[in-house]
Amino acid sequence: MTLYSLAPSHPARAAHLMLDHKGIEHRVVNLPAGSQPIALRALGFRGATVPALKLDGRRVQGSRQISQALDELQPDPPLFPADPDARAAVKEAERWGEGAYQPVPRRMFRWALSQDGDLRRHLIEQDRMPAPALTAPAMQPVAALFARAVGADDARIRSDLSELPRHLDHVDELIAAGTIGGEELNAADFQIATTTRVLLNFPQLRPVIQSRPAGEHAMRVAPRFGREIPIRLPDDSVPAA
Ligand SMILES: N[C@@H](CCC(=O)N[C@@H](CS)C(=O)NCC(=O)O)C(=O)O
Repeated sequence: MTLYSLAPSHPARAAHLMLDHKGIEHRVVNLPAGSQPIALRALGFRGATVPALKLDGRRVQGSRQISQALDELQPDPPLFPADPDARAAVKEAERWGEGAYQPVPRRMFRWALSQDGDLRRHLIEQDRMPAPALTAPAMQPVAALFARAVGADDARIRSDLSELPRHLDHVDELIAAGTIGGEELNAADFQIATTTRVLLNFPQLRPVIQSRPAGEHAMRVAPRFGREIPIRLPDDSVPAA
């Protein structure tokens, strides 16, 4: 089984953690950033995004499609509870996690990459790519395209930041209700925790998140994911800790 990923991708990390949770042997192939639309097409996938999983000759793409396919393939340990009410709650939390919460750090990261040459240079140096002084400015138009593709403009980033406390409240509520954060982790745990975990990697947001139940949940479910990503968000829109 092969999971195609991008190193900083949180939904791909969620898929990886779900495979680990089930104890399913797999390898992870990190595609070079920016190459994924072409690489995935060449590998026979229809869509342009990771996570993308080859399993038993089948191709499954999308973190929610993957959680479902893994539960069908190997029911134990389950990613969705058997009890119908609990199952519906986990499904709904997973849907919210993917649709509303997951895009938030993606927009922030792509917006920052398109704006900030120092950030591009820092990431290029970290990845030991050649000639950072030349590559960082040369990457700006591509970074701007990727930002535009997800609607990551100034206004959207400011509204994402103003909505962040409400999103975190919702994660805390899901934990309090026992939908996520229970003894047995489920698909919504992996979906939601990996998003919170990326937000924790943004230095200005860490103090806002780390001491909340949502922050502790992310560190429990995805303790090792990535490293600090020094994006600079508009200070006047960052919520108070
Ligand atoms: N919501 C989907 C989408 C995943 C997604 O957008 N993945 C990003 C990386 S985090 C990606 O592959 N983007 C490539 C692109 O936009 O070209 C999922 O959960 O699988």
